[in-house]
Amino acid sequence: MAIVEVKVPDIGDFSEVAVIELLVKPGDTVTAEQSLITVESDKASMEIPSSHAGVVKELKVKLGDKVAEGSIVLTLEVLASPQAATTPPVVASPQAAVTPAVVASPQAAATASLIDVRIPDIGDFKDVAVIEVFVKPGDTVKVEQSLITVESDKASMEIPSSHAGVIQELKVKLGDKVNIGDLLAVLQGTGGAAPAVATAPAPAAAAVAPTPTPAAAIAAPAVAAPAPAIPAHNPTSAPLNVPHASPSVRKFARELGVPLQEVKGTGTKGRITQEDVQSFTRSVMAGAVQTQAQAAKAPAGGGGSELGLIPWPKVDFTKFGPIERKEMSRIKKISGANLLRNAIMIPAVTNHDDADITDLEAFRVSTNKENEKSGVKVTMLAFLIKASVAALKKFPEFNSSLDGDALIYKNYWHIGFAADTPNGLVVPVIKDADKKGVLQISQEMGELAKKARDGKLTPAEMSGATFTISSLGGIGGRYFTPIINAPEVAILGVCKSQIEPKWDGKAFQPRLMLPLSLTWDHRVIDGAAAARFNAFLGQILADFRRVLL
Ligand code: CAO
Repeated sequence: MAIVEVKVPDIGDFSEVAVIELLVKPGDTVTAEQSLITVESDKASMEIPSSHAGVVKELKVKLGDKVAEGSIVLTLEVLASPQAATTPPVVASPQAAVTPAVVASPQAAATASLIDVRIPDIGDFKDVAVIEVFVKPGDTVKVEQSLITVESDKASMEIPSSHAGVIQELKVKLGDKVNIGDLLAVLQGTGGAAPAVATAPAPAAAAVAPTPTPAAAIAAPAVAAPAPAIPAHNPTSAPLNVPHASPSVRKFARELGVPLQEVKGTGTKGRITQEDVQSFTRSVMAGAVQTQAQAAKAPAGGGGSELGLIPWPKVDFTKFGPIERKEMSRIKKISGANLLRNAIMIPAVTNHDDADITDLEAFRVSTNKENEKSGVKVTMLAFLIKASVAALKKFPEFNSSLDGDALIYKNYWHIGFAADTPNGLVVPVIKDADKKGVLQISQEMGELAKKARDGKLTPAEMSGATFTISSLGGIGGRYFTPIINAPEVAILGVCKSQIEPKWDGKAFQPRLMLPLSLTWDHRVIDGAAAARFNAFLGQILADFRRVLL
């Protein structure tokens, strides 16, 4: 395989042009004539096609660089033999100094202000089709304002007006074939800008140039861009990295920051018009459409449109009363995005149950009394961590993760616990909880919870969990439905225990009952397994000696 340098070809009378778009990146496979970059001068924008087919090795230009004929655009590992692909690149040579033919119309002699605007020298192109008409009779146009776009099989270019004035008559329509010298429009000249007499040379003509875009880019096979997981919206065609649009539309889109490849073209052959860009902008502003960039960093809540939902309600709350706006904390933003993904992507079910912890609570209280001097306080959560490990060992799919169509069973038991901090929710992890006693777990939990509140947890201390417990026991509540912390497949929610009357066969007895809520991923676990898991957990909590079995 040979490496070739792809250079900027003859681009006409432009000494230096700025690189305004990079259409490929290293590793991309390109075909001969596929557009690599877009360059722009003050008069034209054009795409620079590849001279060879191959795989892009290195880009030698970046956005904003100035290039000229002969500048190296990139290096390419050619696919065909180098000799087979030495043909010069196909580029429409812009006619920088085109002089649009300006001939006074017959009426001009009488009125001296009617001007014929004709198709200028557009190079070697014959019978090019009119694919866009930008103006209509009555419109006021400036010198150099684009009037129509024409397209051959090699290039598309906008034909500018040679004069300022008001359009009296348009002499072409969509689909017409035109050639150099054809009458394009009749203008009523405004002020001194219009040539006064039929035979006068056009003073502005020398400055007027069509803006060519090599059609090689348009005709080149499209290279599919990587599709986002959830498309922000649905452009008509497959995502192309070369949108079909004229230079002025591209410029317009760039000024507005509109990603052209996401705009649906309604013009001829799916071409993107200025109206398409405007309507896309309106849709984004109204929240009806999200750009892919917006979707990628959608905050918790998102816009809704990426899921085909109706847009998130936009309410001017000040209409109803005074308000205060506060940015969410970094933790809340990050956890929000994770929670949204997990809530949407996991078919989650929650089973609620109660465990009788009367004896365990008595044991916990006496343990704390005995260990008063050690400074380590044992809470129910430490027992729950130990009991969960026993349940996870008995029901290993609760300690697994999905990997495509396979399940990864983990032979380690790292238990995360949700900790409430002033900045939001974090989940520190007790590693190897199976190897630790309840006292050691309590001590570690206390240290990790303090670090969490102080914002000092390291990423390592928050990773690797195989199962998570979210305890609201110290606060209150009866049951809730915790959201699974992907890629885990289950989470245990715990609420505040309370004394309840329980029938022992002869009489009601006051028992301390702990509400449990187990949320599980229905792709991995089924309802019967979840009910068994909760029942087993309840048995252990009722008689902790079972942990030893
Ligand atoms: N039932 C009754 N009382 C309970 C209990 C339960 N299930 N769990 C804890 N308690 C008691 C404790 O014994 C302690 O009592 P004393 O003050 O009398 O000793 C009190 O409640 C406070 O406990 P704690 O919250 O300090 O300790 P913990 O080990 O239970 O929890 C921690 C530690 C860090 C998990 C907790 O402070 C916390 O942040 N919980 C919130 C977690 C959360 O927000 N989850 C929701 C996630 S979904 O949004």
